Amino acid sequence: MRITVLSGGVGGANFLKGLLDVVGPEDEVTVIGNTADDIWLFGLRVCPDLDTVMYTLGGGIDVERKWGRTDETWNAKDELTAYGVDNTWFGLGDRDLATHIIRTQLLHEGVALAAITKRLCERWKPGVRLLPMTEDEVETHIGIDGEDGLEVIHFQEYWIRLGAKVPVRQVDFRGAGEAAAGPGVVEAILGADRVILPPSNPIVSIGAILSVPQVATAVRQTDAPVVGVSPIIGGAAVRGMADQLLTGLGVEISAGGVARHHGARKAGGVLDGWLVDTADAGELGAIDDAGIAARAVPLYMADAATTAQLARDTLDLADSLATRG
Ligand code: FO1
Repeated sequence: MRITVLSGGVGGANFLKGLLDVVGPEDEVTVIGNTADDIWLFGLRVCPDLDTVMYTLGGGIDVERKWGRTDETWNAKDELTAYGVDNTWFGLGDRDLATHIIRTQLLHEGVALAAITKRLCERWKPGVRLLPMTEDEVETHIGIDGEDGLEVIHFQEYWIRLGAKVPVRQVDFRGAGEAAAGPGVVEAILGADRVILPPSNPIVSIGAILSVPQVATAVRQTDAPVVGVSPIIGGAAVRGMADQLLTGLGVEISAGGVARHHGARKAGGVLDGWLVDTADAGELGAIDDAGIAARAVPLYMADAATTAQLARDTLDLADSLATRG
């Protein structure tokens, strides 16, 4: 079974751990990683969502922070602060820096990000094929209320320095319109037996990946069933910080609201199926009415067992929607 997963950071990476627990040796999992979180810092290219998937599945992630490396130290960051540079709000750990240094060096040598990611994964062995959504630079930029009108800042500044606490007036994926799908991405979607949208942020993770035109087209065209998992449980975003992003874009903060935001594939959207938490079972009818097959199962990924069960439930729903194989 070829399973392709469009993944952002923390939520997607945790889901993937459960998926790898339930798939068999004959299954292959390909992850289309979001690269619109990426940022140039001190001349280094940082790819947070690719690294979060790679570290989480490879055993290098810091489990408390849910990003960056475990057993991390911050000497370089402290030295940069001592020099009075301003963007030390972004936590670059000493171990994590090695990843960005190698990535940047290879980018300068003309190596494609997909090949660089493959090279980095040779160390971490995540157990999935991790493909950047594009080779082109796409960056999520957030419009907030500045002193004199709209101020546009990089997603990471909004997410980290502002703690996602200020209202969002607009989100744009700068460069997405001109971006081409990365190597292997369209084939991984069209050739999949199952396509999964895990509980990543629907706007800045899933939305960013779908902002690459060829990716969205491939998801709409694939013969595989496309099944998503609600990132909203009981009317609240699980990670909490997604709320401002959703309200800012007029997306109702509910399991059904996010499903309708993605839309039914039969109505020009991207979803065939959608999992909601048992707390949101009351929304099943409305989601079905929107043309999306919905089921209510426990969504909270509390531990390995519940996450594996969620992965099973996701594949079961996909199986029920498969027109072939
Ligand atoms: N998230 C934070 O909240 N604070 C940080 O200082 C921070 C640094 C960081 C460094 C490398 C990396 O790969 C991720 C990092 N993140 C940090 C997470 C990052 O903001 C991700 O983009 C989000 O988790 C959303 O995917």
